[in-house]
Amino acid sequence: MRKRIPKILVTGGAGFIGSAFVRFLIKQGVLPVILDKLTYAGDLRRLHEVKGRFKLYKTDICNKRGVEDIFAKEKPDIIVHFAAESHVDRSINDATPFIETNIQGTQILMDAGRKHNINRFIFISTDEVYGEIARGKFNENSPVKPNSPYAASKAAADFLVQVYVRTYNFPAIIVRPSNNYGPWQYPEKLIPLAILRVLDGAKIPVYGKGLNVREWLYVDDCVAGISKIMSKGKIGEVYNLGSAQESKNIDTVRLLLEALGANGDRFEFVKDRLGHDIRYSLNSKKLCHELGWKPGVLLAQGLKFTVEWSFKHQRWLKSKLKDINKFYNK
Ligand code: NAD
Ligand code: TDX
Repeated sequence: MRKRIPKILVTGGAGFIGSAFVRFLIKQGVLPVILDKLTYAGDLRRLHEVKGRFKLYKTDICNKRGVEDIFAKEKPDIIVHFAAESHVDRSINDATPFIETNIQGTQILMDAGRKHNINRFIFISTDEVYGEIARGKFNENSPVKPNSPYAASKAAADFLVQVYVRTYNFPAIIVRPSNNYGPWQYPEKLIPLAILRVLDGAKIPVYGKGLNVREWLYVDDCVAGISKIMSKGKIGEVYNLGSAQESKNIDTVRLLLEALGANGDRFEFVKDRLGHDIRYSLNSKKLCHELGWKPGVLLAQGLKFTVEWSFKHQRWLKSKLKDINKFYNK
């Protein structure tokens, strides 16, 4: 008898990382189902090249009835849960949608998953649940100690997933990726925002003195890691997913200006973010050793790809300018 291909439901599949995951699945011959509310951060143009090869439900994951109806109709085997409010600065302005989508939405999805006996629930958490670390690296057993409303909402969901595994034997796996970048990222996050500002003739705003460190993971490497975890990861486990490509923000901005062919002084130091985490750093040996994943893209190389892509997709980036300027009060 031929093995049935599992049906994969991707929440947040019209977002930055979710859409990269959907394109990846489709290239492997899988036709996924997407559940996405299409908030300001969702955009179907990210899926243009795979149009017609996925099924889309425009639904809020907080709509319990809507989610249950989709599960009853589609009978998914695997849920890969990306949908979230994802921007730290927005969470500092207003935590409400973060609490609703990131915590309650995750609960509703897991309850629907329990009711319909799904095989696997992959929860995309974040490195930010650990909080900041001045020296050394976080491993999967490091304490969870979030510092922003965004990170607290992701940590609450991350705990809830762990509790469902223990209480109900729920078949979940947690992934904690570091900062992603690459094509189609919404230009509210540092790298695409910096590119958009330069394309628009403005200066890049660098918070504080630009000394905060992030671990930059090219989105295709992230997607490959999630795919490994989805197929080979152990139920109930947590996997860090980082690139070891650490860089101070000011150095990242300088590398980016070089890749853009712009003057090295096209940035300005601005007021720091409230509660700004100084450094994130992940030990991702568990994923590398146990599941055989490794990142392939170095930061300087990934920034070059991203800049090349941005030159070709200026219209898309610039279509977000009004929203970005409204948010950052420009
Ligand atoms: P994104 O903001 O680009 O996309 C989020 C997607 O979720 C959008 O398509 C949006 O429409 C959808 N969505 C939001 N609220 C929803 C709701 N209530 N119901 C249904 N859909 C909803 O986010 P991203 O950067 O692609 O991040 C994806 C996931 O990865 C998130 O869970 C985020 O916390 C996590 N993560 C992101 C990064 C990063 O650097 N971007 C790093 C680590 C972890
Ligand atoms: O204009 C800016 N200037 C600046 O200096 C912006 C938007 C950011 N920054 C700094 C803040 C951070 O130190 O750059 C660094 C990166 O900022 P973001 O791109 O906003 O990402 P970060 O806050 O690190 O969070 C990201 O990584 C973890 C994602 O947004 C989260 O979704 C993910 O979970």
